[in-house]
Amino acid sequence: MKCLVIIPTYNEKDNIPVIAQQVLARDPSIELLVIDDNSPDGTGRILDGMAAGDRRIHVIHRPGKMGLGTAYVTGFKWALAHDYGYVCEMDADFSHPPATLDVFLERIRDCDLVIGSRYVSGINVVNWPLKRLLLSYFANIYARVVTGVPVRDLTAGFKCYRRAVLEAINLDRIKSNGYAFQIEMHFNAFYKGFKVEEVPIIFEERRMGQSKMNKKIVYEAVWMVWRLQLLRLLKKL
Ligand SMILES: Nc1nc2c(ncn2[C@@H]2O[C@H](COP(=O)(O)OP(=O)(O)OP(=O)(O)O)[C@@H](O)[C@H]2O)c(=O)[nH]1
Ligand SMILES: [Mg+2]
Repeated sequence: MKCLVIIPTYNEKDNIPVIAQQVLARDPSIELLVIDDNSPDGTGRILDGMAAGDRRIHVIHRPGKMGLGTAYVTGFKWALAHDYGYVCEMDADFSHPPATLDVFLERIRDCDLVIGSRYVSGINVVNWPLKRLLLSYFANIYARVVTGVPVRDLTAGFKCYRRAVLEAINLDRIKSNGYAFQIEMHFNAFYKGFKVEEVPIIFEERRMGQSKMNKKIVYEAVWMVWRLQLLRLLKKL
C-alpha cells in the first residue's frame, strides 16, 4: 500500500531538502507531496528542482499564504484522486521526527488514524518556552473536555490516516485553518467511529526558519470546539 506524506511549506528553504530526503529514506512505499504557498524565500523553486529529479516528490504551488488547513485539504483531495492507501501530515521544520513514520506504518495496519502525540506518556516537548508549552498543554485539556474526544494531543500535526477516514470526512466543510484544523479532523474521525490510536513522539522546537504561530490561530481553536459540538448535536457533522 502506497503512503503519501503531505508537508505544507511557507519559507522552509533550508529545511525542506533535508526533511524530504529523510522522509523518503524511511520506506520505499512513501511518496511526498509538498504544498508551497509561494514562499518569498524561494522554497517553491527548490521544490521544483527536487521534483524534477525524483518521481516520488510531488509539488503543488498556491499563489499566496492561505494557511495550513486549506493546504492540507488541498493535499488530501490530491491524495484521494490518486491511489494512496495511507496519508500522513507532517511539518517541514524537524519538530516531527521522520523516524516515527516507521511506527505509523506499522500501527496503521490495526487502526484508522495514528496520532504522533506529545502528551501521551508525560510531556515530550523539547526547547519550547514554558509559556508556549503551558498554552498548548492546557489548550489540549480544554479541547478534550469540550469535545469529549479522548485524545491527549488534539492539536497534534503529525499523524497517519487510513484513506477511508479522509473519504468519510466532508473536506469541503472543514472550516478551521490553524491548530483548530487538527482538532476538527480528530473530532470528525472519532465521531465517525474510526479507530484512533496515539503513539508517543518527541517534539522539538524548530531549529531554522520563522514561526508562524499567532493569537488568531489560538482564538480560532477556542470557539471552534463549541461549534463542532453544536454541529454534532444537530447531526450536521
Ligand atoms: N503552505 C503553507 N504552509 C504553511 C502555512 N503556515 C505554516 N505552514 C507550514 O506548516 C508547518 C507548520 O507551521 P509552523 O510555522 O512550524 O507552525 P508551528 O509548528 O505551530 O510553529 P513553529 O514551529 O514555532 O514555527 C511548517 O512546515 C510551515 O512551513 C501556510 O499558510 N501555507
Ligand atoms: Mg513548527
